[in-house]
Amino acid sequence: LHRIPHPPHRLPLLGDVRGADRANPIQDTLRYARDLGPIFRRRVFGKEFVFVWGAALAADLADESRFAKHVGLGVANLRPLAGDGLFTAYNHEPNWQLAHEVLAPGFSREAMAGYHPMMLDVAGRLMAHWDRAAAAGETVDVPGDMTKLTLETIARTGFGHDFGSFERARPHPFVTAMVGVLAHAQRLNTVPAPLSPWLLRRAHRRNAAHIAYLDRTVDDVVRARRSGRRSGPAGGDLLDLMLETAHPVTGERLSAENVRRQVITFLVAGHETTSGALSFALHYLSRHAGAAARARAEVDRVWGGTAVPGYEQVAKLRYVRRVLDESLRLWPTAPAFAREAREDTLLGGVHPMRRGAWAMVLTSMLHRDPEVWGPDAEEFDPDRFEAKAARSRAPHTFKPFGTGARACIGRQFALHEATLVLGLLLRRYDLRADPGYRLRVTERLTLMPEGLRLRPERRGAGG
Ligand code: MNH
Repeated sequence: LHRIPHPPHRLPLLGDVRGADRANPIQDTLRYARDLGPIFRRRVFGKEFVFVWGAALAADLADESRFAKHVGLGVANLRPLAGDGLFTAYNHEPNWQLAHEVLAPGFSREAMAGYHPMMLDVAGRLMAHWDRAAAAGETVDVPGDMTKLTLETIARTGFGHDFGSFERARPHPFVTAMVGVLAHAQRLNTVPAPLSPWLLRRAHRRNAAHIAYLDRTVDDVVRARRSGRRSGPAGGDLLDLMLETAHPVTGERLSAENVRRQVITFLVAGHETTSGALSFALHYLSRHAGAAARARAEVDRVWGGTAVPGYEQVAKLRYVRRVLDESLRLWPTAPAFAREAREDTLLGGVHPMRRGAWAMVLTSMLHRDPEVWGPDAEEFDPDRFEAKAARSRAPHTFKPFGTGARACIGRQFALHEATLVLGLLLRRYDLRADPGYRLRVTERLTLMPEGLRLRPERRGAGG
């Protein structure tokens, strides 16, 4: 450890917390990254954390034969909510493999094509809302509306449930409770663990109430399906898979308690990060007229006169997809993930790691490494993801969805949904930015642009 640099001015007991921005731990850590180099450590209340962002070291950590996902920090703090659900399960927990295999068909091409009409329907509700704002010359709350959209999309496609988000003026209580739990999980890292029951007593109580509310909501959804009162799409949805599928070889099924954990996992993991990704992309599109024009020209060309784009027509929006990738490069909405050594090993051939030792990969910094992305790494430029440029880059340098066996299961789902929605919005509106707005990013384990408002204007033709 001694050869890994750390910030100067270490305080006794407290560690490297002087001047720390506790509300924004990722951005706080990023402030040190450039000075300290591709691997560094911070000590927080006596515990030492290792951060990695250099391309070569990050690529080494992606070696699945020597490293695996580590359930630590923020992810571990979500265990009271999500238990051994897919995202928070320890590698050794049998329910991970079982649920992974049971749910994989829910993310096949056929399944995605089945979700497409429902995604369109939810996007239609968003546009009805934006049409009213456009007619009145008003601005819209971009992250708020993207959260409504992505929550309705995962709830309807996955679970046949309708939260009625667009019929509400304020966020659904599910969202309030979820954001509360995410923020709490993040905050737990900023106080010494043994003191947290006292320091955060009221916060713990509020968190327990949030979790109880989320559990109740999910139990209602599951009960409605079991009693046949609500049904999913014809081809079946995630909930059908969870309730009805037996493992192809062992015949084993998910327990009722595990189904509850999985439903919560998907409702949370399935919308918060996609909402952020869409919001950042809309921010950049509103600020980069050239990129917006190219994206819109592509939509007009590829979708042409078709009023309603079909499933196959979404992946054809190659430039829109690059806009999305570039937004996820600059602001990967899941900004870090942790990797642990399977056996004693040398990280990058230099840093000894014992079995079980772990490090955080700072995706948000890896994605801005000038050695990978060039001297203009801080600039928004979707052409970086043009096929030829992308092929010439080192492997494992773009990791918004994590890596290996525990990488994001919802990647295609998120990309389809976000590309579809960006296409629909570009086709229908010009997006006017407030020239005074400066991008600020809030953190609640995930990243989200704060206070982003845009004024949609209906375009003359089409849409
Ligand atoms: Mn998603 C895992 C990012 C959308 C469901 N997701 C991960 C990981 C990252 C990630 C990073 C790995 C975390 C880790 O290594 O600890 N996910 C994203 C991003 C988006 C996203 C940036 C959108 C953009 N995720 C989605 C959607 C769903 C989903 C949509 C569901 C429909 N993600 C998951 C689940 C896991 C996961 C479930 C855990 C997978 C596993 O461990 O087996």
